[in-house]
Amino acid sequence: MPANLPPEYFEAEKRFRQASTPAEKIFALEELIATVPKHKGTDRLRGDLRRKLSQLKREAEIARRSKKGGKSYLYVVEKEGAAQVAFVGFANSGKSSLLAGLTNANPVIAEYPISTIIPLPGMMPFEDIQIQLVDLPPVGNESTDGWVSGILRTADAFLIILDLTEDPDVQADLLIEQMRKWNITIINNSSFVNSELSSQRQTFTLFKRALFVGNKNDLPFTKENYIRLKERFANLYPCISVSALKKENLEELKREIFSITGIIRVYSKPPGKEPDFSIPFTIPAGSTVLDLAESIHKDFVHNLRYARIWGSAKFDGQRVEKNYVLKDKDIVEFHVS
Ligand SMILES: Nc1nc2c(ncn2[C@@H]2O[C@H](COP(=O)(O)OP(=O)(O)OP(=O)(O)O)[C@@H](O)[C@H]2O)c(=O)[nH]1
Ligand SMILES: [Mg+2]
Repeated sequence: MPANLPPEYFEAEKRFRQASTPAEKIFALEELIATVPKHKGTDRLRGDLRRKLSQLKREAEIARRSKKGGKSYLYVVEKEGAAQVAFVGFANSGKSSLLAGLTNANPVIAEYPISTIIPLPGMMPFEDIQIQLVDLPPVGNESTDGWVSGILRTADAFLIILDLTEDPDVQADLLIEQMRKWNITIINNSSFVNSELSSQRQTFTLFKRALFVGNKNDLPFTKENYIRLKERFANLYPCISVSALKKENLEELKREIFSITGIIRVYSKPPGKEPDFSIPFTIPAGSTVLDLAESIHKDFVHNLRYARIWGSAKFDGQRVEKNYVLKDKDIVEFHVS
């Protein structure tokens, strides 16, 4: 057991031991992991806890599959693509319609509420990458909230989908409040600073980026409602107005979705050769040359001397040090000893 674990760790551990159902256990273990400070001394502990978490998830998934046709209490959506973005919204806001507009998935779309009862993923192509979108039942539905909140905890970011025909600002308040009850805080513009986030990570709260999507802008009076939404929230969160039905503004929406995933794409290039544009590396924004090297291969890090950058550097092929912060679409040429 590493020294210097915060008191929250022991409280969370107690809750984990007391959890009885698989869903509660997964929920409690995710909270527990969030309390472990990130440094070398806790590497092993974090690894052990993560292994336990994936084991629990596997068991839950097997239990769900074996309950043929029975009421399932937990769903897990395996991540695919560069990032996973989950849909959050009340009934009939148009979540499934947006999934249908942005991906090849075929969700149930209906006028009656709670038409979506299980999670449905779809892949959204964006330029040279794919982002996974996950359509979910509406928030505030007792029989699904348990596992829906579980999926939200592991998603990389949210689309908060608001019906522009009915007080979108009130929906946004209620959804933020519900997230808070689930110990999920939507990151606002002012908390984007990394140092601030990492100190907050030591609490139970999970921090997620989100895009506020006002949907149904093809209908009357929605302009005024969108303006009200923006007045309240635009300085805190990115907002966009779309129509899933008329496919209005969906290209811009894709770009905004990419930007809230918080990932950048970089391409590698062997010295003296052409860059490999076939598959970009996707890494968190703010990553350095060293972070990229580490994500490619651990051993690589020791041999790395410097890199040359095309794109964000002052001039093409500029030599940069290992702590150089990469930007989206940079081309990186590693030089090793
Ligand atoms: N006019 C208009 N209607 C829309 C739009 N998007 C969705 N709708 C309609 O709104 C209703 C609900 O759409 P869904 O996509 O099923 O909504 P949902 O959020 O998935 O609903 P639940 O799964 O019940 O939570 C359907 O009748 C859609 O045709 C839009 O952009 N414009
Ligand atoms: Mg739906």
